[in-house]
Amino acid sequence: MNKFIFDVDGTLTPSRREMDKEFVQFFFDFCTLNDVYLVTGSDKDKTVEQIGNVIYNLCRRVYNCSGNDVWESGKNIYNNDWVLPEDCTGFLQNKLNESRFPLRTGLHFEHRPGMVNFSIVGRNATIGERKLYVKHDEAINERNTIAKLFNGKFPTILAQPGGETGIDIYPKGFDKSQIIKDFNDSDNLYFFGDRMDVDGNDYTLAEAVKLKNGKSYQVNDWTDTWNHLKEFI
Ligand code: M1P
Repeated sequence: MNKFIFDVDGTLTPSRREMDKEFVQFFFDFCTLNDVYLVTGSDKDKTVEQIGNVIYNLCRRVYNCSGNDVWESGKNIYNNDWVLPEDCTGFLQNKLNESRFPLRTGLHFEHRPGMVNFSIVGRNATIGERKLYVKHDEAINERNTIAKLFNGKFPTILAQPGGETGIDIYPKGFDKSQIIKDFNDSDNLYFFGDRMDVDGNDYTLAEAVKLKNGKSYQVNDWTDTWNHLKEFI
C-alpha cells in the first residue's frame, strides 16, 4: 500500500507561512484519495495555523515535534516528556551570548513535547527579522557550527538545524526517524522533505525510508512537491 509522508515547512508551505490556497485544493483531494502522514518539528498549533484544520484532520496521523507529539483524528496518541538537561541549556545560552548577530527577539528556547527549538534570532522574529538571520546564517554557517559543537559535547542528544532559523534538539533516536516503527515492510513509502542533506532534520528519516525500500524526494519548495505529486494522480 502506498503511504505518503510529508515534512511541512519548506515542503508543503514556505517556512512558518500558510499553505498556498490552490495547493490546498489539490492537497485536499490528494489526502482524500491517499494515506497521508505529516512529520514536522513544529507543534500542533503552528501546523494547524499553516495547513488548516481540515487538511490536518484528513491526514492519517500527524507527527508533531519530530514525532514526540503524535495526533490522530484530533486525539493525542503519544507524547514524550523529555526535557533539555541544564548543562545543555548553559552551553546554548553561551552560544546565544557569543553570537555576532545583532538582533534578539525573545523566546530563544522553545520547549515542546520531547524536544527544544533553539534560535539565536528568537522565535518572536518577524518575517523581515527572520530573513536577516537567514542571510547571516548563510554567510557564516552559524547553525551548523553550533549543532556540530553541541553534538560533539553531548553524545546522547542530537541537535539538527531545522527550518530557516532554529536548531531542533532531542534525545538521540527521537528525531523524525523514530516514526519509521509505525510502518510495515509491505508499505510503499514516499517521503518528501526539504532538508535531506546530511546536516538537515529530514536526513535520518530519509535514510530510514531507504532501508524500507521506500523513496525519498528532496524538494526545493512546495511547488516542487506539487510537481512531484502530479505524477501520482
Ligand atoms: O518544520 C521545520 C522547522 O520549522 C521551524 O523552523 P524555522 O522557524 O526555523 O523556519 C521550526 O518550527 C523548527 O522546529 C522546525 O523543525
